[in-house]
Amino acid sequence: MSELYDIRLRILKEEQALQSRPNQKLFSDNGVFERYKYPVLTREHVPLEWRYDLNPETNPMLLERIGVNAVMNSGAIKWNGKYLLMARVEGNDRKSFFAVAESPNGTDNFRFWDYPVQLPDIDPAETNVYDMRLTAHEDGWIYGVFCSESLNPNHAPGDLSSAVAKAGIVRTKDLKTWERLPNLISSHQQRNVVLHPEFVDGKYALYTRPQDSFIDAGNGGGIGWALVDDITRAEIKEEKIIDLRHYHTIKEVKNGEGPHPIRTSAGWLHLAHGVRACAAGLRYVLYLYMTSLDDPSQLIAEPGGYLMAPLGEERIGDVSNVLFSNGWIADGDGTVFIYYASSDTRMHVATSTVERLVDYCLHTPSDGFRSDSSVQEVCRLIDKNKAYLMKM
Ligand code: M1P
Repeated sequence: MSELYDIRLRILKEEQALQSRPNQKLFSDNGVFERYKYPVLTREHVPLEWRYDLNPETNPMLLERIGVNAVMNSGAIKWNGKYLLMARVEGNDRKSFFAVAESPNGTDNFRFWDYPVQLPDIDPAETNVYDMRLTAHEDGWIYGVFCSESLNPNHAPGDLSSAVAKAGIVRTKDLKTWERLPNLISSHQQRNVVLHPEFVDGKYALYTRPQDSFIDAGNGGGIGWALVDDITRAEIKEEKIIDLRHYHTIKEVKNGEGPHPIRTSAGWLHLAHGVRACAAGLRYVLYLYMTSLDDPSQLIAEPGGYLMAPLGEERIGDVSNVLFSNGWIADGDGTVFIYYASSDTRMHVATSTVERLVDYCLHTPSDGFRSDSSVQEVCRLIDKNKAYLMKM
């Protein structure tokens, strides 16, 4: 074994050991959720066995053989008492794949399982897969719904960036072996499709995001809702928009459902992303909304503005100014672990409680769509506080 090999292996192992450090909850001025000091999952968490030929005879300089660019947009589920992330691992070759990482406490010590997920390959045209939402459905299966991307067969000559987005569907009982179901049939391109955890009117229910092209939501209008008779041959026959986009809001350009909503006594609690354009490019933020328990397609609370926006180092990465979430876990004690990616580069966690998030939804003023409405809201709050303080 060469000295170089030994030194490099020691340093690489030390770097990996750093990921076992305990995370630290940070003070939150809004009180709604707390961020944590360290990202929970990064490219540095990817096991050395996946990236290096560790045999000194065939790799005496211990050079990386398969590079990983980013670990991001992860689905989440609590499984056998462990907190699991279904991570999107993006290689240096720009292809994404899925891999499960597990933590004992949800905030640190995430470790990848031995192998990445090997999805059944049903379509040779499928080029890239990403952003899986996990849903433990009341039918007894755990479903994964993800974006299946391929080159647009009708692309203009020479245009190799024109793509088609569809919703791929898999299911499992053990998170190890996966059954691939046919892709969702839709008259639109679809990304950010999410399976609701319960039957609605005896049918499977999907949150959708109809889009006119691979990038543009276009006439898509917002987050959609569709009922599906048979998940093994899922087809959208009717789709209605339940969470609309609006001019001059955080979701003016696009929005998309995050993970499946959490059932609370006050209604279904939803996490979504909203996109707006600015001189620096697109800005992705996270927001909450709530729908009725009787009819999960019926909005009952729409707090204005964002819950979380890129902050500090989160603002910088492969696709800067982006927060994206497709995974959260609500624990039995009411704690909510919000897993979010920053700038398409690394994964973070924030914690809150069902009580705080519902309170936020029910007491944050909705967007009045005009500066005048915003100033009126601030004045109402000042008046309320003045009246309260006078009485003290
Ligand atoms: O780059 C930001 C995000 O862009 C897409 O999200 P949306 O379809 O809402 O624009 C996705 O490709 C997502 O993976 C990515 O994080």
